[in-house]
Parts: sequence; C-alpha cells; structure tokens
Amino acid sequence: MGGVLRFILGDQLTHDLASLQDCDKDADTLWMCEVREEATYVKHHKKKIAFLFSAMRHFAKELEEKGYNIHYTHYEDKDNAGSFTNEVKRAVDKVKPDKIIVTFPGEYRVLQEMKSWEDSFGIPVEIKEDDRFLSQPEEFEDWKKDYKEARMEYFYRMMRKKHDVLMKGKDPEGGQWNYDSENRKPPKEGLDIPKPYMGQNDDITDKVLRLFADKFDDHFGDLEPFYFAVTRDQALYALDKFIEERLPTFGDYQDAMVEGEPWMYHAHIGFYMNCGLLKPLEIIRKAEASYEAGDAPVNAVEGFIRQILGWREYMRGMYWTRMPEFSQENFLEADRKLPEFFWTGQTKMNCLRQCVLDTKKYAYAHHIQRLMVLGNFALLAGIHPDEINEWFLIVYADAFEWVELPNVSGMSQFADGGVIASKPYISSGTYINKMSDYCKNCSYSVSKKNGDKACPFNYLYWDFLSRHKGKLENNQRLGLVYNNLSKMDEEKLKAIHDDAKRFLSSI
Ligand code: FAD
Ligand code: DLZ
Ligand code: SF4
Repeated sequence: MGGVLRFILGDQLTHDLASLQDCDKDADTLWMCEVREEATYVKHHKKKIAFLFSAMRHFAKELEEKGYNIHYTHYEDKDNAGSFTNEVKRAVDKVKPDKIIVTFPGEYRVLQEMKSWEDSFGIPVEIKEDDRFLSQPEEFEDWKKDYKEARMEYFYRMMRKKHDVLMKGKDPEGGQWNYDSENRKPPKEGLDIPKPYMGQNDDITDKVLRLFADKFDDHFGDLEPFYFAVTRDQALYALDKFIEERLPTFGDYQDAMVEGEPWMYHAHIGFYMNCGLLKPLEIIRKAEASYEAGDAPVNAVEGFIRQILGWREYMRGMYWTRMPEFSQENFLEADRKLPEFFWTGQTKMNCLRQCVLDTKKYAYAHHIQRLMVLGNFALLAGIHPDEINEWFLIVYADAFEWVELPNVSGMSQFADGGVIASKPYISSGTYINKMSDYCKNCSYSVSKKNGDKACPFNYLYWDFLSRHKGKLENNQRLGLVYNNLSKMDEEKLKAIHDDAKRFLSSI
C-alpha cells in the first residue's frame, strides 16, 4: 500500500496536530489504538480511562468525517495487539508504509519506544515537534543556562514578552507581573459557586461506559456519574462557561477549599488541554480578551494566565530537560509506603478524607487540595516519591507524566532538592484551617499541638523540620521557622517526636 503511517496517541486529539499536517488523504493511513498497556501500566482511575477512550473515539469519527483514511483499534477488538509498539508492528504489516510520522509524546517512556521503531521496523520514523506547546525543550534548556536558580517567575516573564500576553508595550498590564498576593482569600460562608460543566452523554460515551463498567474493577475511582466533555466543541463550551462565570472570581478564591466543592472557581480544563481538545494559546487569548472587555479583573486574569503560560510550560520544560534522572530523585530520602487511606479515604483527618473522596468521585481535585493537603501530608509523612508519583499519575484525569512528575517530585515533594520549588511546600494545620472549612468537621482539633486529639499536621510539621534540619536549615526561606524550632525546649520537642512516631506507625 505504501504512503505514510501517522500514529496518533490518546493525548494528541488535535485537528491540526503536527503529525497530521501535510497529510495526503488518499495515500496516508492514520492509526489510533486503545491498548491494554497504556490503560494498565499504572492502574488509571476508571473515569480517566473512559474519558480518554470516549474522546479518542469521537476524535477518530471526526477525522473519518473529514475524509481521512483512519484505522481505529478498539479495546475490545480480537486482534488488538495490546501496546503501542505491537500496534505499530501490526500497522506496518498491514499498510506497508514508506515512513512513520508521530508527534513528540508526553512521556519519556513512550519517546524511547518511538525511537526504537526505526530499527525494529526498518522504515524511517519522523518525530515531529509538538507545536501545541508554547515553548520547546531545546529553547527551555537554552533559557535555563542563564540562571543559577531557573525559577518559574523569570520564565513566565520571558513568555509574557515572547507571546505578547497582558503587556502594555514593554510593561506588564496593570503595572505588576504577578498578583499572587491578592489571590489568597479564605473561603467565606455563602459563596455562590457556579455549577461546573456537565455534559450530556451520547451513544459513543454510553457504549464506552457500558463496555468498561467492570473491565477495570481493580482500578481506583468511580466510573459514574460521567460528565466530561469528550469533543472539542463541548470542551470549548466548557471553557467559555468558565471564562464567563468563574474567571472573574478565579483569583480571589484560587487557594480556598470548601467541603463538597472541589470545583470552586477553577477552570477544570486541564484534562481537555492535556489530551489536545483545547490549545493553551486559545485559552490564554480568551482570558486576555475578558480582561480587555472589562469583564474580569487583572488579578484573576493574570493569575489564570500564569498557570498556563508560566507553570504548565515551565513544568514541561523541566520534565524534558531533567529526564530520566528526574524520576529517580529522592533528596529527602523518603521511604514510607503510601497509606491505604489514599485509596479508601478512610481516615479521621477530614481534610485528607475530603480530598481523597473528591478525587475518587471526580478524577479531579484542585491545585491547593493536591499541594497543601495531599502533597503536604505525603511530604511530612515521608512517603517515597515513587509511591506518591504513581498515585498522582493514576488518580487525576489530567495526569500525564510530563506534568505530573514535575508537580509531584518537584513542586510538592522537594525530591529534586529545590530545583523547582525554592522551599518545601509544607504547613501545619493552621494553614488548612485558614484556607478551608475542613477542620470544623474533623475528629482532630486543629488548635491542639500535641496528644491524641491534636491535628497530626501540627506535630508532623515540626517533626519534619527537625528530621531534615541537616538538609534544610540553610535554606534562606526557612530561616524564620528554624529559628522558632531552635527556641523549642527539649520537652516540647520530645512530645512532637513521640506524637509523630505514634501517628506514623499507625498509618
Ligand atoms: P486551574 O486551577 O483552573 O488552572 C488552569 C490551568 O493552568 C490548568 O488546567 C493547568 O493546565 C494549568 N496549571 C495550573 N497549575 C499548574 C501546574 N502547577 N503545573 C502545570 N499546569 C498548571 N496538572 C496537570 O495538568 N496534570 C497533573 O498530573 C498534575 N498533577 C499535580 C500534582 C500535584 C501534587 C500538584 C500540586 C499539582 C498538579 N497539577 C497537575 C497542577 C494543577 O493542580 C492542575 O493543573 C489543576 O489543578 C487542574 O485543574 P484546573 O484545570 O481546574 O486548573
Ligand atoms: C492514558 C492513556 C490510556 C489510559 N490509554 C491510552 C490508549 O489506549 N491509547 C492511547 O493512544 N493513549 C492512551 N493513553 C495516553 C497515553 O498513555 C499517552 O499518549 C502517553 O503516555 C504519552 O503521553
Ligand atoms: Fe486536617 Fe488537621 Fe484540620 Fe483535621 S484538624 S481537617 S487533620 S488540618
């Protein structure tokens, strides 16, 4: 048959994807596949698998309607070869292409596989740059070289200028680069939080939900109710709904947590962006337009844009320029196993229970739930980076290794020794109490520092600082807390260590 084999992955659902450009619809074959290896190499959340499979099936249908010659391997197909490489082999045997074209993947593991195909199959393999991102790994490497500490904030300012986003000539819109200090309002009672996007499932999604109702029984999470957007049109609708209804308040309550309200004023579009249904620049431009029209204040729009133009691109740059070593790092030598309650939610700590249960139900929790409850706890308790990385990769519908690993090992667990975060993101119960309403329904008392009834975050916080004094006390940003620690008397310190030991041996 000949032509080009264009192999498209489940997180590449973008109509102008690099590997689809210059496609000869008569001669070339597109190939997509649902494979066991991708669904089970970690046991992804059931809703995440259903979301991706439904979005992949919709995308394949759209390509077919556009006149492409597309082969789609369904999970249930008898001749499904089970992995990317085996499917490529099957495709090569069937299509006998002159060449294979792919778009750069989202995982180091998959890139290594792709690089092996040329030798395995004896035909050229072209790996196209993923131009959906606004910076590429080579540029990031170049940028990093100029800094002793290559922090996100410098990268973000460079990106604002490069893409002319929220700029007034050479100056930042509003006179400030970053409005984070205005974005830390605690939740107040009676917040009128708009309802999130809830999609109506069509026949394709219904079939996926039926097919997979019991296929992944040993995977975490609730398959239904299922409400995700699974087409670009639906995802665009969800985005517009966010821009209109939530963006104006996004900044104010960005860090706030409310029981039963994981969606808050966040955008809930990470899963759509990460699988390709939405593109970062179109989102940024819509947010910018909302500011220009006077519909959303600068602290909200800047804060939102920073997450996408800054953090998202920065994390990807860090991933690709620091792999594969990044995945092996364990600066604090954490070695504890993940407690069972990360799967069941069965713990008396209400903040953790709520965040795990939200995650189980929705395959979503917002950033501060991930960072300051789940991640904070894992860091204080000394959970091994492999264990906590696997958990985060499994449980969120937006989790792909290029963005999960830098957030978990870098931002949240300080496993890279401070390459991404300038200090560990840790807190006692006081922060959680200030930023949420979780403590009022907790069996523990956030005001108690020691003893059976005391909030475990309170003593784990000081135990962590004391345990890692050798590695952390010279960190300038921890000067004040180490000063406080040095003033604690022996008796107090002993009570902290005893409580931490008792608690940690109980999980
Ligand atoms: P919003 O809060 O509305 O933000 C808008 C967008 O900004 C997000 O959709 C996302 O694309 C981007 N963004 C925000 N923060 C970050 C960040 N730190 N890194 C990269 N992009 C960011 N994000 C993922 O996309 N996948 C992950 O697997 C993931 N794992 C995380 C693990 C931990 C421990 C932490 C602390 C954060 C993680 N994040 C991850 C970042 C962030 O929590 C999610 O992007 C966000 O919660 C997604 O929800 P949203 O779309 O409502 O985001
Ligand atoms: C996450 C995922 C899952 C669960 N299943 C598939 C699949 O069956 N087929 C596919 O093409 N992609 C899947 N994905 C996404 C891939 O894991 C992702 O493309 C790679 O990890 C590279 O980012
Ligand atoms: Fe969490 Fe402590 Fe508050 Fe309980 S008291 S909800 S454990 S912070």
